[in-house]
Amino acid sequence: MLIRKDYDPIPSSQITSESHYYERRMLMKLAAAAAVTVASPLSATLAFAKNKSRPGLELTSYDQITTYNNFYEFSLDKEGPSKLGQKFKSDPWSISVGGEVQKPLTLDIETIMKKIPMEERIYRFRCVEGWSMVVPWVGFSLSSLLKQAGLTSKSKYVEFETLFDPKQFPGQNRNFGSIPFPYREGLRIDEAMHPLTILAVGLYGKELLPQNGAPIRLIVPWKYGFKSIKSIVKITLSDHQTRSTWNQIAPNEYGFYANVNPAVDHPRWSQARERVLGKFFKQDTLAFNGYAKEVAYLYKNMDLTKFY
Ligand SMILES: Nc1nc2c(c(=O)[nH]1)N[C@H]1C(S)=C(S)[C@@H](COP(=O)(O)O)O[C@H]1N2
Ligand SMILES: [Mo]
Repeated sequence: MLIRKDYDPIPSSQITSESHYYERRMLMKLAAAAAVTVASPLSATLAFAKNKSRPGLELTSYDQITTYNNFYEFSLDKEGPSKLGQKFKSDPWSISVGGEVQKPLTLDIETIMKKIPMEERIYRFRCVEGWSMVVPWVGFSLSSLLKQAGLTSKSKYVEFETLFDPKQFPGQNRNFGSIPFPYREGLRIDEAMHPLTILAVGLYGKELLPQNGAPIRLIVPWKYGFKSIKSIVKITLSDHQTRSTWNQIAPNEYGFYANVNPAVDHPRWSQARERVLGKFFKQDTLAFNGYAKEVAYLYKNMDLTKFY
């Protein structure tokens, strides 16, 4: 990737490697974001949400987050993605926003990193399989990107699509049972515009590694992990409910909403408790993964046993 002098924070003589450079750049962006945090009511809400969720949240180690993964395009087991992802090429990369929008756009990841201020968000993350972790993501609100494309009265749902490239994703080559690639996920527009919903480009102040969805992935902290689709190339706004890969595969097991809900069990296991990576004892799973105050209103009049 091109090292740009114009926004290089350190003398080039001190740049030892590309990854070092990116770490510095990411930290610079975070510092800049911190200065902006109190500027708008929206960011104030976010800062509040973040600070509130901070006490008691013990970060999962970088090592755990980057070696215990679900990424079926690489492998069906947890250790596979970190090994098979090492040569994954996420540069150049562009992401398109189209469908029911005022102004369809295609942005390359460089432009996004340069133009959009990045923030750190420490979120709980709960997989539908019953394990969880706490991750310091680096990213920005999905809403800021969608606003650039401009919503219309027909922008009611958002569909996300992962890169389809069987040369890079061995799992897309073989016939992995009945998983229809590319992986797709969807949100209702109010969920997509919610300030807690982010596109992440990093974690622990570093660029995302391939196994975590480089270079850009969705994070919806109150939903089961499968909604948080990785390595996104395409975002399509629609006037009707969009596709969701796991919902298509097994609709009775994985709902379109997939809000974390300890009161609604998966047909094959309980969702009441969770195993926190790196911890010995299980803990109770929280409604909306602990974000009920922020998001429960989105589902006020819905039967959550029906819309699971
Ligand atoms: N494209 C794609 N996105 C995906 C998946 C996948 O297999 N393919 N797995 C999902 C599941 S089930 C989980 S729990 C999270 C895991 O994210 P992590 O490996 O960064 O912890 O990614 C989600 N996003
Ligand atoms: Mo998951």
